[in-house]
Amino acid sequence: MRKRSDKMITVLAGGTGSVKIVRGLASQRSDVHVISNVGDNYWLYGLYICPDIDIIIYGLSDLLDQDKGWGLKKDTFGFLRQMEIFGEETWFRIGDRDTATHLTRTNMLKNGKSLSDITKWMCEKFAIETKIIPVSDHSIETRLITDKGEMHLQEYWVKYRGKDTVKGIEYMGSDKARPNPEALNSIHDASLVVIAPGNPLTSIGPMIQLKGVRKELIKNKRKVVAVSPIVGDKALSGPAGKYMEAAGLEVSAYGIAKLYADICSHIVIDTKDRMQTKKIEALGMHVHETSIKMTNKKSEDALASYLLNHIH
Ligand code: FO1
Repeated sequence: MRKRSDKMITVLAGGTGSVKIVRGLASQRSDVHVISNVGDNYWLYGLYICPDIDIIIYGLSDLLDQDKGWGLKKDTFGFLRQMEIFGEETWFRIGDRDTATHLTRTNMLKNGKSLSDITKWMCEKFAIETKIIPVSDHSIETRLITDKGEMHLQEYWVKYRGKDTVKGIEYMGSDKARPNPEALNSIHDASLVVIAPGNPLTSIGPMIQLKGVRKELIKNKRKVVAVSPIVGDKALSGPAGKYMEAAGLEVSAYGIAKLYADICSHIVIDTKDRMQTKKIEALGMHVHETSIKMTNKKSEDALASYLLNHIH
């Protein structure tokens, strides 16, 4: 029989809020599987853009623009400038080299390849050992219902700069989308399943909304750990707090625990939130307190080691 430590580590991840823990785990283990959100994927100029998959690929190959949290470092924007001259909207800033990723992916899709196969091929091209598995090869689109109407997540957050009031969130297509069998196997076979500290509603939400994924997580709940993306009443990055409020959730580690209580049995919260531990334990979860802010490689590795050594 294989020892628990011989089995792989699986991470459910979005993009900007998740890449740091994925990088920390991958720097210590060669057998990390990342199940990636696809709800952020966006069609632009006929190109299929998969921000969460690309952020993880670029992050693991040390090519990610760390300041922005997306795109390739030192990329240029000549293509976008030309689109502007042609009178196109250019609010979504895809760089020149980044565009090669989107163009190649789109051509491969048009030639009948699945998003999973394309992602596998991309990982090989970027020499990444970590396996990245799109949660589904079918379309799931995260749409925000705002006081200005309903729109794609990228339009809400990037085009309109997240200004409008959010009334609700929808995962269009999630009722028909089939989970990727490889994603389900990666949950089943792992020794530890980590829910990354990504946005719970837009990065993790579209994945755990899929019936098959939720069912597999519930079955394997004893080995599933979530890392809180909230410290105090603020998100570590991005609009998670705003979306949680819109969904009627308390913006706190407790709010995160409540949201994930049926799919995981462990949660890692920041030591600053230790006064919430008892309340979270009452939900039936094991609470682990440590520093969850990842500001450099040392803190990414430290949190990854904590997960690998403390969650049993
Ligand atoms: N985020 C922005 O805030 N502005 C952009 O212009 C932008 C462009 C972009 C291009 C490619 C890509 O893969 C991601 C990009 N993002 C941009 C990030 C993206 O909107 C989100 O942060 C992710 O979807 C969340 O994980």
